[in-house]
Amino acid sequence: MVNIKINDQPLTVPEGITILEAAQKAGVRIPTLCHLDLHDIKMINQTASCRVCMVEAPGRDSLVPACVTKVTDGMEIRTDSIRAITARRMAVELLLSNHPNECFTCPKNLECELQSLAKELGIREIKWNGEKINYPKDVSSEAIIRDVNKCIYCRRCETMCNEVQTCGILSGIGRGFNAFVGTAFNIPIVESSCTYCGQCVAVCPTAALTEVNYTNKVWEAINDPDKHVVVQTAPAIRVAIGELFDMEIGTIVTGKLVTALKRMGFDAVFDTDFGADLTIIEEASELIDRIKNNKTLPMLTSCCPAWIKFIEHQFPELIEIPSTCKSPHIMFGTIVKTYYAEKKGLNPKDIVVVSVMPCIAKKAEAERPELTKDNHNNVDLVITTRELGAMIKEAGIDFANLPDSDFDNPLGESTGASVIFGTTGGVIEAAIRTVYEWMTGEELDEVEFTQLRGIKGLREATVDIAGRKLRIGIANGLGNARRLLESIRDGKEKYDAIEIMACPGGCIGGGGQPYHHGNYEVVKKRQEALYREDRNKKLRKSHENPFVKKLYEEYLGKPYGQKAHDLLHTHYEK
Ligand code: HC1
Ligand code: SF4
Repeated sequence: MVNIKINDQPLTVPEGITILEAAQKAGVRIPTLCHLDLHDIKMINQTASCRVCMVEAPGRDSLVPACVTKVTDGMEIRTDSIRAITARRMAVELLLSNHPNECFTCPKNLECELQSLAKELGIREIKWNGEKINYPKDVSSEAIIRDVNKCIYCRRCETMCNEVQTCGILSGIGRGFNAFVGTAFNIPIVESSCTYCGQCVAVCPTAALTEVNYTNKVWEAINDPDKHVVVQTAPAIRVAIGELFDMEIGTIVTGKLVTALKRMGFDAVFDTDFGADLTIIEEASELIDRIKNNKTLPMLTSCCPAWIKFIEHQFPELIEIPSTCKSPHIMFGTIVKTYYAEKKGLNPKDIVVVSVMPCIAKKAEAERPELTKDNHNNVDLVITTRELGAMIKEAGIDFANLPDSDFDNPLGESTGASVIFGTTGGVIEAAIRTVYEWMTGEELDEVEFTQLRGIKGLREATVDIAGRKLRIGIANGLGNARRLLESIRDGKEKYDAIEIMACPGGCIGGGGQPYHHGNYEVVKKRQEALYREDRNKKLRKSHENPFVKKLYEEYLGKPYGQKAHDLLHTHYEK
């Protein structure tokens, strides 16, 4: 331990920590911009490039960046001296001097960390009119827009992409004034091996990286009298969207969400959770088939479009392990454009399916040619939680005070198993609830498989089913997925089933969720909320969903049968 003083306050703190960490312990805020410490997922961006955290450390006789300077015994630090405050202001003023001056129209308006800092530091004029770079925006993909003119070179995206997600898409380009973080040789992102996981977007402090915005297209569809517009909401939305309306983190707002969507004018408000229950019927059948008939194991649960791209680009030799099931929202879209269209007497071409997802990669997934049917998309438009929040605000809806409503039927009913899809470990737990009962013929006494739960990036567990011990591997975050897949590829580990979610925490930590601004506790609270919602449900196993059963009786026939294969399964290519 060492003894230091911060703004005259004596403190005893562990040796080796930084001034920034010591100040946090003392309850003294030192503003930062490039710095980001998400230690739960081992994402530490410590580039010290923005110089916003400058403090006076007289023992050192200079201004030092608090984020990388370690405390030493006897150090007397001032964060509130005019010298420190002026240095911090100047760092932000310099950043603003060559930053596009377009806050009014910027997609990050009021969510930009640079903008908030300018406010916090009381900056009232941009003193210098610096030269500005002027590169075209990269609008090559359906998922992510890169506007490098807004890059402040904090390198958070680079750390996230390369060290946490291990994708290696982003790195520093150019020197000095012209430097920015971009794809190799600044190629359009669509030509790179980007998975569209969106985690770079989640940590970008400005609007250098944002999702492609489809809100206008959704408004146009809603206002087109010739279109029947169906909306579905992913499991993870209901425990996160309340944050955009200043509700307590982890509040479950399912009923308010449905009311808001109905007031916005959607013709039918359905639940992706129905699609998740349907996915489990097919996926559980597939796993049992693979186990009983000695087919390829492990089976990787379907769901996450970013891992599909990750496997295609990085582990093509393992392309046989993913389940052939489409992801739940795509299955759902398929059922809307077939079964539901027939029931309602609608031409599928007149139906617009909108998915509200915590995920940016789903935007690109919906456009994959193998997931379209008869030349039309199964899902037409994907918007993120943030985009839906913006639309609700545009519509003038007082979200926090809305009454609750129920989803429409027949595609709005769901079980607790589908709710937990939104967290790491949830998809495989939902599958195991069904596999267990189908393989043993016995009813589960306890539906919660706690050995599959947690937030750690890489986990494994064993589940005993009729004397057969199923080995299960779970990874969240693509770096952990890489470790899991390498151990399988190299024959070091053998699993029967694995679950991979590209985003740390699973979909609750998706790139389209409300920004957590470096507070990972937010993701943990969303996870707890999903488990609460599961416990609140009357039905907790996917095969008990009465509307899913009816769908098979009326339309699909046998689970994992021919029609189900034609409509609900797909294939991936090396
Ligand atoms: Fe997910 Fe899924 S759970 S992928 O995490 O399988 O995005 O929430 O909608 O499709 O159901 C995301 C969440 C979501 C799908 C489901
Ligand atoms: Fe990397 Fe994911 Fe961002 Fe693509 S979306 S650049 S893979 S972090």
